[in-house]
Amino acid sequence: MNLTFNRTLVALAATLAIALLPLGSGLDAQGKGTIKIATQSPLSGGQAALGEGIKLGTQLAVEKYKGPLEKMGFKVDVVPFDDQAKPDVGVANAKNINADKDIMAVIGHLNSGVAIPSSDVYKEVGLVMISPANTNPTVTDRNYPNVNRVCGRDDVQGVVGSEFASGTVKAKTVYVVHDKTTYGQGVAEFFRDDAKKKGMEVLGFEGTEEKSNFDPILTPIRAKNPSVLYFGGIYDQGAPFFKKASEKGIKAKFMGPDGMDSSDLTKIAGKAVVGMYYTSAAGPASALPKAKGFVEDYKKKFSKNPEPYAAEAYDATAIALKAIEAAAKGGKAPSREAVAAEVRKVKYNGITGDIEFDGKGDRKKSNYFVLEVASDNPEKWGDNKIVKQLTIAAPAAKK
Ligand code: ABU
Repeated sequence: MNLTFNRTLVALAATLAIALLPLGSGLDAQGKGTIKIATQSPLSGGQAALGEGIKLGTQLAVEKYKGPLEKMGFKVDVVPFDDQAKPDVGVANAKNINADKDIMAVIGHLNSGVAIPSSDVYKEVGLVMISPANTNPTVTDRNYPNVNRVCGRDDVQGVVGSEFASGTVKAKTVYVVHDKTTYGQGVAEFFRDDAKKKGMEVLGFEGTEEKSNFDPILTPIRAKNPSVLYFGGIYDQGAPFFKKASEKGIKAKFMGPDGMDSSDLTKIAGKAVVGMYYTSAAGPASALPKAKGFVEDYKKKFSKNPEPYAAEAYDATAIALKAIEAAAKGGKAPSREAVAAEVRKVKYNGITGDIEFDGKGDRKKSNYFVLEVASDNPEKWGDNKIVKQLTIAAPAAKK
């Protein structure tokens, strides 16, 4: 046989070997195959600032912690999905995620109303989801073996808010508006119910999907003159709401939950929100002593400050990678069910603190904060003042 014929044979054999690899196995000719971590969060639209932070926090963690899996022979990739903060888009993406058998974990979502139906889809194939940001109780109260979160819950966050309104603001009356979503309405109800228990008078409770013309809501609120005006929702709606409330001369102390926790709140509302209070079921990087390196790396790589939940996404991803490593022990290809089971066993000391999951997938102990907006400069969002910091155990499962 001459040299040209030999080369042709070798090339043909290599092509055949690749073609014969099982479809969807993720195997390639270089090693054991590819392990993918998917993110789902809004990457477009009004909530993209937080959604982008979740994606970038995940990317940074994969770069930092993929080494052990690479040593085992796996390539590790991140595949970001844009759920647009819409449940139907999240579900459609979830079906595509399920179909890509290389995806071994999902880090997401931002919105509980998207996470809940999307995780129904992941559950069909045992694919683990670790949420950095979803605080609605239903996310974990369904007791799915594949669903976990590294942040706190709204049944605690709402109470932290009302305690602050009562104990520190000394509010006698509150008016509560929400965005009609699973998250916004849910946290508003927890705030309202506890406010009543604490003896504050609830002057109004209403939902709106309006994003700019708040006059019909704000005119009666001004007449009622509440001590606290609470908005349960996300900053893309909360910021114009509070801006208009301030312009209308409403004197109430503004308050909201962690959906307000984005530098875009001040980008949109400016001075109107300086001095307002918001609760968080995660934590500002400035309050996390172990997050210093993360903040530096993030700024260096992405030329901006990490948004809230980027640190939680970073820890969630580190846990996912540890679980995948454990499921791949001995160099075998991990199964999705094995990864989900391993996530529940991980004990991890992350940049947001110690993380361990209970039987429902809640973080056993979570951080809760009350913060005060310090400046109208979005660049200084990280300087917001922590006025209260608590560590609270996840509520026990309801029998
Ligand atoms: N917890 C803030 C993000 C909104 C949500 O949970 O739906």
